[in-house]
Amino acid sequence: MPLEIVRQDITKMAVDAIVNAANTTLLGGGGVDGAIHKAAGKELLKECKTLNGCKVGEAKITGAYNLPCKYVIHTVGPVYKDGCSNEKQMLTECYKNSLQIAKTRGIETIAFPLISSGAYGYPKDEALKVAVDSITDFLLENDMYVYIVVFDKSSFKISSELFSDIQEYIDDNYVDDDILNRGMTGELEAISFYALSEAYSRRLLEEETEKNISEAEGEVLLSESELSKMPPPPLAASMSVKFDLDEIVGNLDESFSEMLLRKIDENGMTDSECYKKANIDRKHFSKIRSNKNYKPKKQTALAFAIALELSLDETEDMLKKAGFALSKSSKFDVILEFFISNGIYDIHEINEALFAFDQTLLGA
Ligand code: AR6
Repeated sequence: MPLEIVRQDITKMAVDAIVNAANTTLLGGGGVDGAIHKAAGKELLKECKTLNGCKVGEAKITGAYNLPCKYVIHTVGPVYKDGCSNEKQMLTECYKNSLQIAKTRGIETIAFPLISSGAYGYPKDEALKVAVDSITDFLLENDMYVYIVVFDKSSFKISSELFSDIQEYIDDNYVDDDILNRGMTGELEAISFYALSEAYSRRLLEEETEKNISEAEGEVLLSESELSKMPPPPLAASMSVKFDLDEIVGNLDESFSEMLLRKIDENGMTDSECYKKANIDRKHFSKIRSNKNYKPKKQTALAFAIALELSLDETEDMLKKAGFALSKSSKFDVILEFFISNGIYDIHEINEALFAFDQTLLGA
């Protein structure tokens, strides 16, 4: 997944580079800056002293010393005043410049804290939006794995309006497993009965077929010799089964990847427009493209349904091709249903909401 939100202490991230929300002196401080310097050891401060500080919105790179990553990119976010003092542009610059340095150093994986959202007072939901937008812009043109690291649950907030809309939708639509188990007994019995009766009809059909085979062979054999009294050879029966299976397998419905490629064409999208919008990386997409029978994870299949802006019915259809369905007893599914039925197809917005509700994110 090219962009992922994770809950973690950034100093523990074993990526190529972590980003530090520093101040203009680059000589350390509190918050994430303090944690990074503490974990990296004194050598980091020594190197920082040689850098002559850093301006707001700019970024500088150092080694990582005792940290598990390879580099630290230090950037200085704006202090939030009133939202009308160029804060957004400066914060965007922090992400852009840090990613640019990462790119020139050949960095493939990078982790950002929510810059400016602590001591510098940027409202957390807006800081997250700036982070997601700037990183997404960069990922449209570049390949990199980017993590937004959120330290603790309380430091993460999606807009309270969206949160309560989703909560309401969950309350109205989510069916707890217990309720499902209690209420479904009758239905389950009906399903098992149906399954049994289906199996029974299939058995009858098989017996009928076997009979027809022996009768058909019998006709030939009867006219030839007394061998007619012998039972049909088992090989013949298994060959006929194989023949049926071949026919069935040969007539399988359109597969997941075939449907995906068809929908991309029908939507007039390019492959890269689609996989980027789905938050899926290029390598993963080419695996899907080259394997007609590729079996994706549910979150991958749904990510493509979102990228293609499929309706709820079409989404169900696409999921079915991968062997999945949307269920009222899965919060993840109900949240997805909320977004699709409201025509909201921004994968990062959906992922932020999934994150807020402690669910798996969409993508690879
Ligand atoms: N891992 C990930 N995120 C963290 C961690 C951590 N270990 N610790 C804090 N955060 P802040 P700023 C989150 O205050 O607002 C320093 O003194 C935290 O919850 O570290 O850009 C500098 O020297 C918050 O969401 O940075 C500057 O003077 C986010 O990191 C000033 O603070 C940023 O909070 C910079 O302020």
